Amino acid sequence: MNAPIDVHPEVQQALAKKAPVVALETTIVTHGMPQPTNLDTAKAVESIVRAQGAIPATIGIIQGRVKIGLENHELEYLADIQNTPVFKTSRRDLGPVLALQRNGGTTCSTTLIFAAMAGIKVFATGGLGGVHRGGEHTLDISADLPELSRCPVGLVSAGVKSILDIGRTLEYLETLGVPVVSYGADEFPAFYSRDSGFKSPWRIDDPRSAARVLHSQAQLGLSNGAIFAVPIPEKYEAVGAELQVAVEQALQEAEANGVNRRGKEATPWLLKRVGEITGGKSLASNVALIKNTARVGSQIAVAYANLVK
Ligand code: PSU
Ligand code: MN
Repeated sequence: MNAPIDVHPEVQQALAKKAPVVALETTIVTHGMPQPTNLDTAKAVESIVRAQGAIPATIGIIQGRVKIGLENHELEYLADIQNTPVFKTSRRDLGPVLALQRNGGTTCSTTLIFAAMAGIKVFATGGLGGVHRGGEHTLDISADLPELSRCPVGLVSAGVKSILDIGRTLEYLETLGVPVVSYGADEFPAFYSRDSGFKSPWRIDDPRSAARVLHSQAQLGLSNGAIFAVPIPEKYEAVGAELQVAVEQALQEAEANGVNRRGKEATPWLLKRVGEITGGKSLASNVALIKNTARVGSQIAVAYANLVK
């Protein structure tokens, strides 16, 4: 179709050999973290994937072309958020961003789309979008959720953040037919903390079993993916409670300030505000949990490659 998509040669070679590849998103770089932590973390995560024996495919949009596997200089360009105009790009934005030759950070939704197109089975990130608090009135439900019912990709995250309505997010995923699996835990994690007050419907403790879930779904030809929720490392648990207080404060401010906090700006605004309130503590946790999900995600990708070899 001559679509404006460039698959990095290294990623292409790995996919051709059925070697493990891990997809990574760029909205976390362009709208989720401040400079220079955004770029440092993106690079560190790529190294972690390599250290586990998989190939990283960081996905982003540069001047209207989708890059599956960014070059270093392209990642640096997108991460330079002071100077590079870049759109937070979910499914609804893809046509316009490509047509108008803009730059885009891919959210979980669009990263899932391109991972699925390329045949990448695992995508590791920090936080997934979900049903926002009050979503039953505002209908603010992340486009990430429906995408998980369309893309046969395992999304590895630290759960969903408590800026969201975690109970309704889990209900909605059940409706969409997306399995939610806690990794090494019974509880569904809440990003900054290991517990959300909700149990996951499934628990798995090893990469091979996680890979087998994806493989079973593939054998059935199911269109949906799966969520593997990896709790933040235990040493960040204590600070999690403190961050939770900041999350509640940020949510109240958003409520009081109203209009600007709706739509696509809501999540970046809340993330930034929690960072300000906690003096960067939330950022340290965010970096730690994404390194952890990248490690586990890579192990799942390696296990999957061994299954299909
Ligand atoms: N949660 C985070 N960091 C992020 C995001 C979510 O802790 O960077 C990003 C992800 O790219 C996710 C997107 O796909 O926000 C969801 O945005 P929305 O809630 O507008 O759907
Ligand atoms: Mn939204």
